[in-house]
Amino acid sequence: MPETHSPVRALRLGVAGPVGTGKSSLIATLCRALSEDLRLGVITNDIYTDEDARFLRSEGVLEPERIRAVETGACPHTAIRDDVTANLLAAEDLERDFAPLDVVIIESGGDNLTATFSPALVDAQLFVLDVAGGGDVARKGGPGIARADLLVVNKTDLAPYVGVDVPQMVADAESAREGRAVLALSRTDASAISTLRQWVLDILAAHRSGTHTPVDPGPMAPHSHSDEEGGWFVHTHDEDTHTHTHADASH
Ligand SMILES: Nc1nc2c(ncn2[C@@H]2O[C@H](COP(=O)(O)OP(=O)(O)OP(=O)(O)O)[C@@H](O)[C@H]2O)c(=O)[nH]1
Ligand SMILES: [Mg+2]
Repeated sequence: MPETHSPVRALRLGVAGPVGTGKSSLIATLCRALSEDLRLGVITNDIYTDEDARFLRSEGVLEPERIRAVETGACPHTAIRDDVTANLLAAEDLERDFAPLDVVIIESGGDNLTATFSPALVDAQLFVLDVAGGGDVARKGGPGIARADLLVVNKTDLAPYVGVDVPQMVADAESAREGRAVLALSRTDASAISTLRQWVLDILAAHRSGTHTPVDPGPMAPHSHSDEEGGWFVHTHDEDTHTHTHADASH
């Protein structure tokens, strides 16, 4: 049967990182930089709302129908790591409804420092820190910081106000990543935006030619959540099975 669209499915690109580091803004910036050249779709993950999807639609960067929200419930990293079904279905729906798409960008729910995407969901992933989180955070490591395909140090325009030395933070990040790519970015830095755009184009080309291998940055560290009764529980993610468990630790 003749191919009616690209033989390789869209590149699925994850954008993870702690709450408020600028993931949605970065996606809006990427859509502006790429939408003339590439056919794009976006999926957002929010715990209880579709606020990020509404923000991106209001920015007017893509047709509103190309931006879909997944509501993840209480544990946002689970939907990008342990049970990716809702996100996979959303990606497949977008890819079918707007075939052929070149790139589907998936924003994780804002979460703690260690949430990463499963390679079963995304082909490549960015991890976004910002200078407002402090210059030390890059040095502290964690799977996303150490092994995401690209680490973004965002909001560099704020560095003078929060006393962060951007070149030092980038150097610390580079040593935590053993040379993997680090990009200092702000939404007003045209040269950094153009580097980010080229990075996506390069990954897309590698994805299409079969030379890009999705990498699992590794599971998140055990962490605790508060529960509805005001207690808390320890939460771990199993490296081999990608299952997760909740152990009651309330007092
Ligand atoms: N100064 C500055 N502010 C930025 C930049 N990028 C984003 N912001 C601001 O940072 C705040 C958070 O940005 P978002 O893009 O919503 O961050 P997010 O990571 O998607 O947030 P969650 O989805 O809630 O985790 C907003 O007030 C943005 O306007 C930047 O490059 N410079
Ligand atoms: Mg967001």
